[in-house]
Amino acid sequence: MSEAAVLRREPRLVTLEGGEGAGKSTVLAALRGELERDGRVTCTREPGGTPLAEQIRELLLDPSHEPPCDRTELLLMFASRAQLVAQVIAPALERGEWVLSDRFTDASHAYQGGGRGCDPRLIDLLEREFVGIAPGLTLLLDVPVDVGLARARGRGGPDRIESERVEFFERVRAAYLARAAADPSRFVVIDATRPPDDVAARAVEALRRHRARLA
Ligand code: Z5A
Repeated sequence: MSEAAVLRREPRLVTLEGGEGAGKSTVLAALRGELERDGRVTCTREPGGTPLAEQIRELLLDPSHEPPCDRTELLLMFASRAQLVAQVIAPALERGEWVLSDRFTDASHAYQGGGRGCDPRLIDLLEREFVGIAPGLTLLLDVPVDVGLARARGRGGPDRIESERVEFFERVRAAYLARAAADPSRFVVIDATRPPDDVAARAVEALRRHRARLA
């Protein structure tokens, strides 16, 4: 373990974040379409994204398993992420591709840090040691908790984390917004109460601005 490990920002790594029912699926499709017009894009999700990481996802979310304690949940999120970075994200970036991820480390800061109350210094340490990279652009779809939960409820049985109380999701939302406010050069917050096409258009616009800055 090295105290000096730092995060490397990867301009071509774009992440999408938000609370329950924020509407990530529609936006992901629009962002993917935009990136694919110019070349290959690797799309992935967290937790999951490799065969092993998908098994970790199942352990984490299936309510029929023994519920992990908070630190186990945190470590499993990072185990999944370490595998995904090593097997999928880092190789794709090395090939010069864009990478689009449905959630990334900010979700651990929001859910395990904000939601569960895990020590933020521990999450920072895990991020530096086991992830090592940060996105160049993070789109945060922000929606009031009651609106998001009402949308998510329309989808059938909740997974283990979706079964949490409203207060948990309020803390998650507050943690996401605090991270966005602290890092405005990376985050773009999008009002996800607007109609799906409007939300997707704003996300694509933010991606275009990001790409224009890199050109
Ligand atoms: N988690 C964690 O705790 N720590 C971590 O480090 C990571 C994750 C990486 C799985 O994530 C869980 O893991 C998640 C966080 C936790 N926790 N929970 N609960 P996930 O991303 O796979 O699952 P999710 O957050 O439950 O995704 P989701 O609820 O499916 O969100 P979504 O993709 O944003 O929603 P959607 O499927 O696109 O839309 C939901 C519904 O709303 C659907 O019926 C849409 O038609 C509707 N919708 C979407 N947009 C709109 C608008 N604009 N208006 C009206 N209706 C809309």
